[in-house]
Amino acid sequence: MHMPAGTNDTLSLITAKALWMRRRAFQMVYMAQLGHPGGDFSAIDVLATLYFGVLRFDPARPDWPARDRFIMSKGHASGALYTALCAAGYFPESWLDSYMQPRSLLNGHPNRNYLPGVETNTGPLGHGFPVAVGVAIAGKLSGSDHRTFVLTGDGEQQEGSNWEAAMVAGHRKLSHLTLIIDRNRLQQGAGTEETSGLDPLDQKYAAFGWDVAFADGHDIAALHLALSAPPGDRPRCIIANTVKGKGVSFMENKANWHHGVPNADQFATAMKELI
Ligand SMILES: Cc1ncc(C[n+]2csc(CCOP(=O)(O)OP(=O)(O)O)c2C)c(N)n1
Ligand SMILES: [Mg+2]
Repeated sequence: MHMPAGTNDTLSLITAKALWMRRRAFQMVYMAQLGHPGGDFSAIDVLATLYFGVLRFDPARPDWPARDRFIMSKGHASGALYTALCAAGYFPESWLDSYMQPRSLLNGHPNRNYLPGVETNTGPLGHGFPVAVGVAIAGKLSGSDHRTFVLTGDGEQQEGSNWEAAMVAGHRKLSHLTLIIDRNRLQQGAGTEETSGLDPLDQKYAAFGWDVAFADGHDIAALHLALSAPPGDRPRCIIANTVKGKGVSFMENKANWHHGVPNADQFATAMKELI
C-alpha cells in the first residue's frame, strides 16, 4: 500500500481521496445530524496523506503485525477516520450510511472492537497519544521496524497525560513514533490560546527530546514530505498548521462548527464548494 515518495501521481491520489473524504464525511454528519465536522475537516488532509502516501498496511489483514499503526487520538473527528478507513478498503462504503445510528459499528467515537482498522478506542481526549507511546515501545522491544503515527488535537494537548507520554517517548528515543498535532487554534468553544495557551509548542517538544517540524496541514506535498521522512534517532513531532472547517467557506475558523451540523441549504452549499 505504500506509494513512492512525492510523485505527482501520489499527490493527485491523496488530493482526490481528501476531497471524497470531505464530501462523504459531511454527508454522514448531515444524515445523522450529529458529528464534529470542523475537526474532521482540519484533519482530513493529514489522514489522506497517511493512508494514501505513507502508511504500510493491508486492509485484508488489519492485525498484520508488521503494519504501521495510526492512532486517531482526537476520536471526536471520527468522520475523518471512518472515511479514510473506508477509502483504504477496510469496509464497504454502505457502512458509512449507518454513522451514529443505533447499533451501528460506526459510533460517534471509534471502537476497535467493532471496526477493522481502528487501532484503539478514542474519544476521551488525552488517551490516544499515551497508547501510541506504548505501541511504539512494544515495537522497539520486539525489534519491529513498523512505525506508529498518532494525531492529537491542539486543545487536546492541554490534557496532562500527553506530557507524561511526551517525556517517556523522548527518554526512550522512540524514533519510530511520529506525533502530529492538528494546530487549528480552536478547541470546543474558543481559541486554544485564550483558554489555556500552548505556544511555543515546538520548544516544549524539543525540550522533551523530540525532533520538531512545522507543516502546512493542507499542503499535500508538504505533508507528504514531512510524514514520509525516514525515522531519525528520536521521536518526531509535526505541528500541522490547519484551519478548522477547511474547505467550506462558512465553516472555516468558526468555533461553532466544532459540533455544528448543517441544514439542507448549508449542505447544498458545501457540496457546491467541495469540488
Ligand atoms: C477528556 C475529555 N474532555 C472533554 C471532551 C469533550 N471534547 C470533545 S472535542 C473537544 C475539544 C477538542 O479540541 P481540539 O483538541 O483542539 O480538537 P479539534 O479542534 O481538532 O476538533 C472537547 C472539549 C472529551 N472528548 N474528552
Ligand atoms: Mg483544535
